[in-house]
Amino acid sequence: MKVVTTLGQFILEKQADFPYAKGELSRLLRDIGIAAKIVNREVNKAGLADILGEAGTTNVQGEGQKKLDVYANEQFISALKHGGECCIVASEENDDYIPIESEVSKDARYIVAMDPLDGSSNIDVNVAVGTIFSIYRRKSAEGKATITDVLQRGTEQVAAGYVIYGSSTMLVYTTGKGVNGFTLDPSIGEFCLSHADMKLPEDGFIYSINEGNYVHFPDGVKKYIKYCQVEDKKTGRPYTSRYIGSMVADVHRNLIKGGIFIYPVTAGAPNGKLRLVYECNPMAFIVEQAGGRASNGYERILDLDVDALHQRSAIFIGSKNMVKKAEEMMASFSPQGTKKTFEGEVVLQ
Ligand code: P6P
Repeated sequence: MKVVTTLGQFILEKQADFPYAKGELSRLLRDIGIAAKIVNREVNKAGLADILGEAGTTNVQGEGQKKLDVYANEQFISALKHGGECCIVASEENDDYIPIESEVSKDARYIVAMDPLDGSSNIDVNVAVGTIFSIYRRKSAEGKATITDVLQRGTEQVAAGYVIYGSSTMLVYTTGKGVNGFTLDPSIGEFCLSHADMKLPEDGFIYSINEGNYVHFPDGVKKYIKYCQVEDKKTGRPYTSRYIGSMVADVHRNLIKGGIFIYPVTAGAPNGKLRLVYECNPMAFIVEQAGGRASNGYERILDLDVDALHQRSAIFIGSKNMVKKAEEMMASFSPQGTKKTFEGEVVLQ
């Protein structure tokens, strides 16, 4: 009979992988797992409950907040508040970070940065959405944790993960010792180990980018797209194009099948659209741990300086050799420091 390993059991078995006090990670991931189950319940019946559509508010990005965005944000913040391990929550949905100052959290050492419901524009059309989270330990020794504890480089993450609410609901995470995936079994309400030691193929045959922005892409991206589309049996080209429009879903597909996801700078997003702290860094940590690669086209995502909570970045992430090829095109056709103009590309000195 197949033995079922739940998320809780797995974390305890792997406790030695997490070099900090016993049980801290277990409780953090337990709290995240609980909130994920609650959000999953609402996402799964979104079509039925009066929870679809606009909440009538906007987030710091100026984006209309969907009711489920707000609901998910509240659930994760509440779970982390009551779990006692988290001293700050930073969320895409909140302008500033949220200090957790409850009695149960007085000795809390962890910062959680999250996108509570990524891809929310897809909620109303029943396409997979996700939660992305990144976990740091506070650097400050005493007193209240501050924004400095939040704005740490991606290399400082102690754990990262995502939940994908799709045809099944999965939680995928890493603590720096590989990547493991757990599928929610609704019949027992537990995340069960289903994808042990996930490895991303070094070569892939799927490219994922919103080609609607083609005219405004850097020339290096345009060249890479054309490279993907050329007929060349030896290298398995033309590749297949797949774009879901939910970063979690596009990255998850590539994690399993191989492939590259690119969100470059565009005219509408001169610094990229995706956020470094709670989208690019956690996904980069996970993908690197699974043998992949993640950069902004020039530099490793995890090495980028973090200057602001909602800072954006271009991202090229996925199969190592595909990302390397795209970086070669960027170096040749859009050398670093190139500013995109409507007439062409001007390389700044
Ligand atoms: P576009 C969803 O809104 C999101 O933040 C990511 O999940 C997704 O990859 C990206 O934006 C899609 O952006 O401009 O292609 O619609």
